[in-house]
Amino acid sequence: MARLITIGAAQSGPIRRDENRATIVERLIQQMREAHRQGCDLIVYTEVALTAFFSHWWIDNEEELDSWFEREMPGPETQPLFDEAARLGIGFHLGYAELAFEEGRKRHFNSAILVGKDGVIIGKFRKMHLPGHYERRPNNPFQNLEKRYFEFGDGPLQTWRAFGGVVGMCICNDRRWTETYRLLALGGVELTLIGYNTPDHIPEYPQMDRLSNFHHQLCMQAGAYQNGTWVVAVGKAGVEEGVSQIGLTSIIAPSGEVVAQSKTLGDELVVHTCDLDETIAYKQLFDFAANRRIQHYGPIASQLAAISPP
Ligand code: CDV
Repeated sequence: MARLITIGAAQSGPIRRDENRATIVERLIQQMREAHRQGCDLIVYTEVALTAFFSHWWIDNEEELDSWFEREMPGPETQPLFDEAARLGIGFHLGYAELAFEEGRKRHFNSAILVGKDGVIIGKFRKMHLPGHYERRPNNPFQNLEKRYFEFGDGPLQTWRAFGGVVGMCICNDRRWTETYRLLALGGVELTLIGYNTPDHIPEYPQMDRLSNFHHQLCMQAGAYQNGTWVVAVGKAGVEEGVSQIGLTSIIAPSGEVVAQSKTLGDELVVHTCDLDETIAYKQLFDFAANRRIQHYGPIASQLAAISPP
């Protein structure tokens, strides 16, 4: 018996700095309708999907900075997306900048939610690995101020039973870290959802520019194979406010093979039917409980021992 889920990976082309939320939500709804026409159960949007990726420029005015964040989810501007999902009976994953009032203070996170076919939020994840810098770098062609504008996500890297399987989320730079996939896999993940905004140039390490597509694929294909999970990774592509970002929105099988991929740097829906049962052979092959040598992994062994696969 196969456990099939048809997924639409909704790559986003550039978003202008002056584009308003209503226009962008309408754009996302158009992609959602197309995904529904193509039989998708779930549409996956990118990281910070509701605005341009504002950490690429300097903002020193608090009110202006806060205007890039969502204070509620759904809020008045995003409610139509939830309504359309419920009307069509399609789930979605959405990355957004989250402003929360917690612990008696204002907090900012780079977050993603998973929403069921009934339009109700199933789970939320806050990005853990924030790239970039705190200070302005005037000599760089663009900024990467995620460390300044967001707090580190407080975790955990968790999974949810949804869409007939076990689903986990991580966000952009999280995909480059081995721990991300392994912790999700220890939670039984079968489908890992990722949104990203990845420039094709790192000002501090230009020697890596030619490898940006390769590194993007390398970490996700390895993560999929080593942990027996489908990976769906969705980018914001093309030149946005002067910053050129990679495309390569990808659906990766638990074998590590890329089974579907975007061909453009604009809005593009990449559709694939994933059999969650394809994860089983890879989970059995590695069989974490039988084969991980955590007692020999050194000082962290006791903490690792406390985490056991389901
Ligand atoms: N949004 C990101 O996290 N981007 C990083 C870039 C800046 C290296 C990434 O890992 O793709």
